[in-house]
Amino acid sequence: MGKFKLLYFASKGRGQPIRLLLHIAGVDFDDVKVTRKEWKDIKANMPHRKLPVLEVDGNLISQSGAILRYLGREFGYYGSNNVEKTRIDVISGAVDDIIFLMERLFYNETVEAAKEKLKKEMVSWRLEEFLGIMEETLKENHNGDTFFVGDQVSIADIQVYNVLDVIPEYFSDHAINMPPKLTAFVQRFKDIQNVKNFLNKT
Ligand SMILES: N[C@@H](CCC(=O)N[C@@H](CS)C(=O)NCC(=O)O)C(=O)O
Repeated sequence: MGKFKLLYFASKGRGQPIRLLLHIAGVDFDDVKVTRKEWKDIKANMPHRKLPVLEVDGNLISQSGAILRYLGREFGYYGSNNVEKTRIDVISGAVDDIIFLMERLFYNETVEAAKEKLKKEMVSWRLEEFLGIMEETLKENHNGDTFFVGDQVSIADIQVYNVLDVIPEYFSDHAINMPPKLTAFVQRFKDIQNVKNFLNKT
């Protein structure tokens, strides 16, 4: 297998969990940060006209979830049995739901005028609900004192960490009540040596 090339923007959006996974796994890869200007020129050549895209041996793979699961299977971050894999998929689904809402809120001009009201509603309802569900889910595994699934880090942890990392940036003018186990989880995740190295570089 040749060297991986990840094409994504210089942001913490859908491509960021893939960057994190490759760093955690200690895989050498080309982290290509596409500028908006470059994007105009290459968009038409991308399979789904969107990023992230992972290039492997000349093949272009689209869809962040598919890329994450592919790399998770390849490097051992996608659970060790069917039950664990399914639990990871369930958590991924919950993260996707909240990202979908955040994208609708932040990148849709038609809601521009109503943004503040929508933001408030989202913080007090959807976001609180999501954080509560993630806290419960974390507690189901080793009382919430390790990671989300089984005995080791998985793509579920990476996805949850990344969305928890961007939530305070998106909602900087709103108070967010981060539950205690999730707060400790974020710190535990940041303390993983390869994550620490990555965060120190960015
Ligand atoms: N379902 C896709 C969504 C990808 C997506 O929406 N990518 C955005 C950036 S996060 C993008 O490429 N935007 C530029 C465009 O659509 O031209 C995935 O998960 O990879």
